[in-house]
Amino acid sequence: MTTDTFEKDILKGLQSKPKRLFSKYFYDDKGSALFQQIMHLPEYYLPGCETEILQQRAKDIINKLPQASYDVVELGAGDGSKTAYFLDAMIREKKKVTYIPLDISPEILSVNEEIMRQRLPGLCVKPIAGDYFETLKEISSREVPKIILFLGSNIGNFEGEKALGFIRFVKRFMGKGDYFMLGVDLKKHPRTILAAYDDPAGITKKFNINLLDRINRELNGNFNTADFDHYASYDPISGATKSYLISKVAQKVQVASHTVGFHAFEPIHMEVSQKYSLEDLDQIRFQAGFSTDHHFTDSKSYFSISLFEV
Ligand code: AVI
Repeated sequence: MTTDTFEKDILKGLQSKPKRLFSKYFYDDKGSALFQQIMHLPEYYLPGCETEILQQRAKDIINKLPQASYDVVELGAGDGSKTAYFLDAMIREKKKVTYIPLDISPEILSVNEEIMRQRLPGLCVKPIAGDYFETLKEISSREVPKIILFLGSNIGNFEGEKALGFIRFVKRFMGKGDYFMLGVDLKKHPRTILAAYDDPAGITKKFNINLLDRINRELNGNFNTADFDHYASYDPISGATKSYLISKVAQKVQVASHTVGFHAFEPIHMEVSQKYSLEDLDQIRFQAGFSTDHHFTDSKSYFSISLFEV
């Protein structure tokens, strides 16, 4: 991503009605560190539930996989520490596995390789750094059947139809007998969801505000972050969780030599974290053209790892 794209997206978003910024820009060094803190918050139940499934239900998942060898390709792999539980179970069940983590960051891929080396010595790891729109091309030509992993509820950050568009895009790189394994946060009591995105320690607020700080640093902005409050909402019908920053006062802000005016209490829409029901997932699986689905949930049924077969 160039500074030009960042600047264009930010200005376009701040000049839109309603104002909009994109959560993909949350993850500079400070934002990534804040996200790590969110992952450890007691209210942010997602990683704990997904880990429980990968630890407790791995064998049930593997029982659905008929072949003896698989390439396990992980999109946006990060450090792979949760995935290691699944890979470990694959090895125990005598599957021959090559793990191919894809991530934009070469640094995190080195951490990933080191974690795998320590926890699963002997596992064949072939990291590929880059945008997965590019890197997926590289893996599609390999002969071995594939399981493509997209964990961490990352699909939730695609808005509306874009989630289905992304799944259809990934499917273009898959062949008969390949599987898509999707980690999805499920619809549940609205208060449980809201608490996960509005923690009392205020880390999620800092995570959102950090994008204003980033704009100040990188685009010569002058946001006074104390003038903005964080507000999260959840719609139990659509399953959309939305985060906003609210301008507490009427004000003018400079960004990259442009002036952006705010009314008092005007929102900037920052992020969507979509929640799904199992029925919603069946529908998506069908619309994306996969033949079967299986859902593996945690003991509270908060989260699903869903397996779609091509
Ligand atoms: C990365 N993504 C799945 C997180 C989510 O739950 O939407 C990002 C996040 N935003 C606020 N808290 C966590």
